Formats: sequence, structure tokens, C-alpha cells
Amino acid sequence: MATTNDETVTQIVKAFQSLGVDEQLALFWFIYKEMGNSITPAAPQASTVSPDVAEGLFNQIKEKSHEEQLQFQRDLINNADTEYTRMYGSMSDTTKLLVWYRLAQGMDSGTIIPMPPNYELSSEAKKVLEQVKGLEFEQQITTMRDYVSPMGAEPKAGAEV
Ligand code: 45D
Repeated sequence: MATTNDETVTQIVKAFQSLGVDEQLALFWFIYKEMGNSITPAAPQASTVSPDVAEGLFNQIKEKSHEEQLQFQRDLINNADTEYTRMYGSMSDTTKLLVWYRLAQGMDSGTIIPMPPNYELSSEAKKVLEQVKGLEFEQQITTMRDYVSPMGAEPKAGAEV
């Protein structure tokens, strides 16, 4: 697991992870909304990203009910062990980031369960959002990568993708 030496980033990731699961999901959504437009230009093929692998998992989640989609996302954060979280666990950090990015896009396009209207972040989560907003773009990406990296479950032996 590649983590950074950047103290600011490390501290923000810790604060993010210390929130309740649903608060993490909600905060992640608000971060996506903040970063949204800047993410596409950053997309040009990093060597460690496997778009087909991310898409394969996303397409399976997309077919599920809204409740199951939400459960999958909670399972990732809780490190619950399921077929899908193991698939996620086998991915590189950047591919994991791409899975989340695809989920957020799916929320935008209506294929993934949307945020409840008028959702209010807790003051703790708002503080983390402000800290993330204060980072340089590169640091934001590092923060997101370190955040999504430990999620999911250990892949079964021989299942690496
Ligand atoms: O009912 O090098 C609640 C790539 C409450 C390319 C809820 C990249 C109850 C290669 C739980 C809130 C693009 C990968 C409901 C780089 C309730 C590369 C639901 C960069 C319904 C660098 C909440 C990628 C839900 C980056 C469903 C920077 C919340 C990607 C879901 C960043 C939240 C991605 C989601 C980000 C948030 C994704 C899906 C910030 C996703 C955020």
C-alpha cells in the first residue's frame, strides 16, 4: 500500500477515516463535487490504472438495486468481505480511485443511488472538506488515493488483476 510522507495529507486521511461510514460517503461525494471538473484533465492514462478492470466491477454494481449499491459502498469502507469487495481489494490504488470516480459519475447520470436531497454534512465532516479544499490539486489526488487504498477485502490467492 503506497502511502505518502506528507503530514498534512496523512492527517486529513485519518480525520476522514474517523468519521462514521455514511458521513464518509457523504463527504466523499462533496469532495467529488469540488474536484469534479479538474479530474478529467488528470485522467490521461497513468501506467498503474486498469480502466477495463474498474469498468468491469462498476458494471456489475450498476445492475444492482439502489440499496445493494449503497451496501457495496458501505462494505468497501467497512472492509467487509464479499465477492465484490475482494475484487476491489485486488486492484491498484489508482484503479480503486477510478472505481469510485465511476460510481460518482453514475450518481450524476442516475445509474447509482443518489445523495438524499438537502443532505447536511456534520461539522466534523465539513472541517475535513475545508481542509481538502485547501490542498493543491496533486495533494488532493494523493489524499483520495490514500483514502481509497485500504478499503475492500483481501483478494483470494491467485485472484490478482
Ligand atoms: O440514503 O492517474 C448516504 C483517474 C446517506 C485516472 C447516502 C485519476 C444515506 C488515472 C450514506 C450519504 C481518473 C483514476 C444515501 C488519476 C443515504 C489517474 C449515499 C484520478 C443514499 C489520478 C451516499 C481520480 C453515497 C480521482 C452513495 C482524483 C455516496 C478520483 C457516494 C476521485 C459517494 C474520485 C461517492 C472521487 C463518492 C470520488 C461515490 C473523489 C466518490 C468520490
